[in-house]
Amino acid sequence: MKKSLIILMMSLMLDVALAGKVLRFSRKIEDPARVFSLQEEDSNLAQKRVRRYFVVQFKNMATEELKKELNASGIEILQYIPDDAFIVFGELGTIEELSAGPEIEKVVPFVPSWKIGSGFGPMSVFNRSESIPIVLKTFHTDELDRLVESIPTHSLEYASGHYLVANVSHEQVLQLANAEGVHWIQPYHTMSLAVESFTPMDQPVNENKGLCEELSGMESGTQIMNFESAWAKDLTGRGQTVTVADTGLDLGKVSDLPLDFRNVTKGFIFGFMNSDWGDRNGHGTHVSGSVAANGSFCDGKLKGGAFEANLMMEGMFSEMRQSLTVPAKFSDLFEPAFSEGSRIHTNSWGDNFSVGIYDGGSFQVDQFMWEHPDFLILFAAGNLGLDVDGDGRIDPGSVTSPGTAKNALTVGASENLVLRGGSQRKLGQIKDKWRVEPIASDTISNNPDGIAAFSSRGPTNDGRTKPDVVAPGTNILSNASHMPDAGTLWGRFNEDFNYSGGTSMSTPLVAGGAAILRQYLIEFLKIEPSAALIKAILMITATEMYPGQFGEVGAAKGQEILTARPNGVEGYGRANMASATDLTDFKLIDERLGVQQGGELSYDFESKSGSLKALLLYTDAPADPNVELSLVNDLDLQVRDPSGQVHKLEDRINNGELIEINDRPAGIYHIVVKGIKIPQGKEGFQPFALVVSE
Ligand SMILES: [Ca+2]
Ligand SMILES: [Ca+2]
Ligand SMILES: [Ca+2]
Repeated sequence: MKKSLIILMMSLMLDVALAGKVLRFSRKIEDPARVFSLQEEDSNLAQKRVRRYFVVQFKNMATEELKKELNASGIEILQYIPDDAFIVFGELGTIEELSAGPEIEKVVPFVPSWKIGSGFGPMSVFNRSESIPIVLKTFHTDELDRLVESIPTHSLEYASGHYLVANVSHEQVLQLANAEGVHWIQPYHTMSLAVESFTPMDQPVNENKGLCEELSGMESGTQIMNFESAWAKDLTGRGQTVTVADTGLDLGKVSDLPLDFRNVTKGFIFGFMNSDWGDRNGHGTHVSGSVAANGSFCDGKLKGGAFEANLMMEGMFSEMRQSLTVPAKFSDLFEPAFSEGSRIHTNSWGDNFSVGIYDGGSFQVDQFMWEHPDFLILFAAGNLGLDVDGDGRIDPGSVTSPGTAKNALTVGASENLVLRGGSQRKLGQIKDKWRVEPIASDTISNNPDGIAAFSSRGPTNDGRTKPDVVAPGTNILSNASHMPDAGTLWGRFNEDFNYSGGTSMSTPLVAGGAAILRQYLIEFLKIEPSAALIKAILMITATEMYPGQFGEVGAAKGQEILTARPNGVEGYGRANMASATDLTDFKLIDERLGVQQGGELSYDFESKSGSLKALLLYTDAPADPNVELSLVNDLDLQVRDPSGQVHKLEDRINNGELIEINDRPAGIYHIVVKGIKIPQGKEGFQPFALVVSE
């Protein structure tokens, strides 16, 4: 600890004690000065010229002018921290001068403990030398380069840009957190496929020789989402490119793919030590079929939602490791897809050890979408739905990262209607934590108004609504990989198709829906849409599923969905492609510049019926993974109805606000979007999408 810094700290601690304002880091530091006083001392005045990291908290949210002044004095503003604070990088001397300013609440060093993710358990004498894999991000690339030099080669797994993965001891985690420039560190986990694994015990029907004529037409899941209505308008995904990051696709060579996948344009190899993107697991082929298989195999009876879209596969299954090897730096996945013109990226996997929390993975997804606002990234919500407390209702709080990201379109699973094939067992026979009625005697694909028991429920730990939408994800029949020994998931139908289930299966159906919607907006409505607009339309046009498959029997008796949408079970409801591609009476605002802090934009909408639905949705700036609230920029929606009554939510948690109004007078509704706080805007502005209908 430098002496000058200690003096600064001591004078500041007085302020901390008196101030009512808090820094909302997840890890509370009772006394930052005490943490720092444990370190070496140095009274060298030259230290004032050394640049260091601090957290600067303002009395009120900093204005753009004030932020520009700080920039001009050499202080780099890096990351918003609630409330009204930023991690900054600047010379100690300049920071000292700044701290005396009237706008400043307090200035404290960026404490190492604030960089350490909640996924690390407590350190003890028993585990301090135990080796664990970690992923770490620095603020600047030169800081990563220096860290790489300090880590033994055999411990280092990956290093690129701002990210590294290494195997270190618990003690070394603390040392790394002490290194200048480290933004966050968290445990590095192997990602899991979001497929339910309970069914291989079920007996397949037809001895794996199923015939297409035997099918009801519901098996692909597209019918429940009303894809036929969009297809009838010649909306097939044509001209759109969807990228699937998964276990690979069929034989893994564009020229060798079956007719069903002749729209595949390219594959990328991400499987550790793999030499192709062939699918030895079966999952990636099934998922790809739901996005865009063209139906060649079964006379069009089984095809993807966007069966004329182009498809690219990013194969991430490592044969050597027998697991997914997702790049630690997610932009390695997103950037190649973006460069090839793909604007929809779908992911049926997640971190089963990072549940409900906004972690580094969520941060990376949000950051890429913030920097590429037309690039829609979908994530499966996860399959961790259990009734642990035994009240006959699946418990809340089980959405996996990166599905916890604010900007991702996070997809949960509803039930398909398939009464034969795949898994038909009673749920109580499958899992211990599904043994209380009405779940126990239910089956997984008998009621399309039901939510799949396994589908991960929201909200996130910081109270945000997730998933965003649901789609059929049980007993979905889709393409099989023709690789020798490829897995058969929930059972084989015939050599070309397997049954499967999971939020893994729901997500690609919505990705196909996004491709069709994108085509509709571009070709019919002449809008080049942002990802936020596509997501908002899919959400507001979704079918409300309240109260779910068990009816309105009351919370005490195990009702499935307790409140109208949006909620943590169905999100905004089941994606509906008929209503998503019928927007002629809607008002669609894709506001690319956006609002400023303290500013507002307003719109008028005429409602003949005296009812109105308005959804404000925006791609928010990435949040620090170690804070309590992950909302950064806060916009509010207000509607004044013709009688003068004002409807508002003043939501301080979500980056989406839905206002639904019924039984009010017909006439002009005045809609206002307000910039409440915009700490991390684009030149001070927050872009947004606004979708309004009767
Ligand atoms: Ca429960
Ligand atoms: Ca059911
Ligand atoms: Ca708000």
